[in-house]
Amino acid sequence: MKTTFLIYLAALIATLPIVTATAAAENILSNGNFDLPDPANPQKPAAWDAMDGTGVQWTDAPNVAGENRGKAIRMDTSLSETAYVDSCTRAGVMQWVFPHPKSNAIAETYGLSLYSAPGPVEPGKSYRISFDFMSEKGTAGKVWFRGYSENGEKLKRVYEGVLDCNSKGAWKHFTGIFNPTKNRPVTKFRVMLFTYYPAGVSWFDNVTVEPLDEVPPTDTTSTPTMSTPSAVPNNQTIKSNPPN
Ligand SMILES: [Ca+2]
Repeated sequence: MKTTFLIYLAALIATLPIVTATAAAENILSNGNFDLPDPANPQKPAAWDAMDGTGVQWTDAPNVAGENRGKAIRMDTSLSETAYVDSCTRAGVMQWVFPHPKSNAIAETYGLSLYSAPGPVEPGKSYRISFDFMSEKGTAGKVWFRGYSENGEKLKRVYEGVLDCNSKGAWKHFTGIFNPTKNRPVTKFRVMLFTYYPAGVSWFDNVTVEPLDEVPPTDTTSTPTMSTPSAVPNNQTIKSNPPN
């Protein structure tokens, strides 16, 4: 009886599904820690857009709690619209130059942004976005995961998910999962870092994008439509979008 039970038990175990450990997800976002310079333009980080250098800066991360983070992205939304447009014009970063800038802080209108270079999106995969954010005085930020379809060499934005972030005086880690190909023909992504209100200095570091085989039933924190973000204070409109 005992032997029969053991044989039965062994047979039962043999039929159980083999549970394999999920391989560690691979980060597909280049230079999300901002530590590598662009070989073609050492004034900016590799695999990220050029920046004006005053409102949006690539510089040494602040030394908080004794850690060494290397370089990070610093954004100062206390800069006036006019100062920011002047700075972008001097740096030749023309996609952020807008008409009729005013003297008020850019925190109150456009905010400040920085795009990653495009990366690949595969059908049916989910994407986990992670990043570190620190605001010195409580300035809020957002990180967009934007999806594009390709028409020749042109990218058309057809999807976006967004993560809100905030902190005051300390680095905080944020994570979200998005399903860009669920309803749309997305083949490329770009990450957009953004800070706005209230006016002040914020930092981004350690941005990663990891494809996941397991697709959660829905996006965890995304707005898969093209609607305006709802968290803009005082009915202000975020006018942060360049052509793509
Ligand atoms: Ca870094």
